[in-house]
Amino acid sequence: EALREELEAALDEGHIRAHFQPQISTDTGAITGLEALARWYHPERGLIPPGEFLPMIEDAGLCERLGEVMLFNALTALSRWDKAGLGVPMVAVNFSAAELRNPKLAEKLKWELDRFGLAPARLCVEILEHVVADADNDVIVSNIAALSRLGCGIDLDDFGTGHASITSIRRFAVRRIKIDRSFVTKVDEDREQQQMVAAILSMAERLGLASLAEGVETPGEHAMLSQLGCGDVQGFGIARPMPVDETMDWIERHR
Ligand code: G
Ligand code: G
Ligand code: MN
Ligand code: NA
Repeated sequence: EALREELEAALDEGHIRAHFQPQISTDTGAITGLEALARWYHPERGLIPPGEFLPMIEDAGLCERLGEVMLFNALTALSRWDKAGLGVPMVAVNFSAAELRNPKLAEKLKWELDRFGLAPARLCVEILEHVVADADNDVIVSNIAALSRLGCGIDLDDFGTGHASITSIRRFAVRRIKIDRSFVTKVDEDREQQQMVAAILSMAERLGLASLAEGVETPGEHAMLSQLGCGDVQGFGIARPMPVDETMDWIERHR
C-alpha cells in the first residue's frame, strides 16, 4: 500500500518520466523516430531503471497511469521538437498488455493526439511480440486493429522472442518489426547470428514490413545490419536513452 502510494506520487509529480533513444535509417543516417523509455528519478535512490520498477507498477495496478504519463511526455517532446523545426518524423511509446485491455484506449489516444494537434502517424505504438502472440483477448485484438486504423504505426517489440504468427502480424497491420537485441549482439562476428538476422529480414521484406534492430552497440554491428538490409538501427552505438533536453541537443547536432 505504501509502495503504491509512493509510485502514484512519483507518477503525479513527474519523478517518473521519459528518456528518449534515437532510431536512425541505415541508408541515410536520418532520424526515423525516438523511443520513449521510462525512468524513475528517485529523490533518495537516484535513477531507477524500468527493469526494477515496472514490475512494481504492474503489481500496483498502475500500468494505465504510467501509459498516460509516458504518452504525455512523448507528445509534449514531439511538439517541442516540431516547434523548433527539427523534422522528427515520430515518437515511439511502449504499450503494456494492461493498457491494451482498456476498451477505450484508441478513443483516449485519438483525444490526446488531437489535443496536441498531432497526426496519428506521428505516434508509433510498440507492442511486445508475446502480447500479440497471446492476443486471445478480444479487447486486445480490437484495440490493436483500432490503433492501426487510426493511423498509428505498430512496431512488434522484442521480435524473435515471442512467437507471433504470420497471421496475427498480418491481421494487426504491423508496420515494423523490432529485432530483439539477443540477435543483434555480435551479428558482425557470429555466423549463426548473421543467418538468423538475415532470415528475419527476408521474412520482413517478403511480408512488406519495415525493420529495426535494437541494442546496436558497435560500428561493426551497425555496418553488418546495414549490409544485411535492416532499415533502421537503435542502440548505445548510436545514442543512449537521454533526458528530453539532452535529446533536443542531440537531434540538433545530428542534423
Ligand atoms: O530502458 P530499459 O532498457 O531499461 O527498459 C527495459 C524494458 O522496459 C524494455 O523492454 C522496455 O520495453 C520497457 N519499458 C521502458 N519504458 C516503458 C514504458 O513506458 N512502458 C512499458 N510498458 N514498458 C517500458
Ligand atoms: O522496449 P525495448 O525492449 O526496445 O527497450 C529497449 C531497452 O534496451 C531500453 O531499456 C534501453 O535502455 C535498452 N537499450 C537500448 N540500447 C541498448 C544497447 O545498445 N545495449 C543494451 N544492452 N541495451 C540497450
Ligand atoms: Mn520498446
Ligand atoms: Na525490446
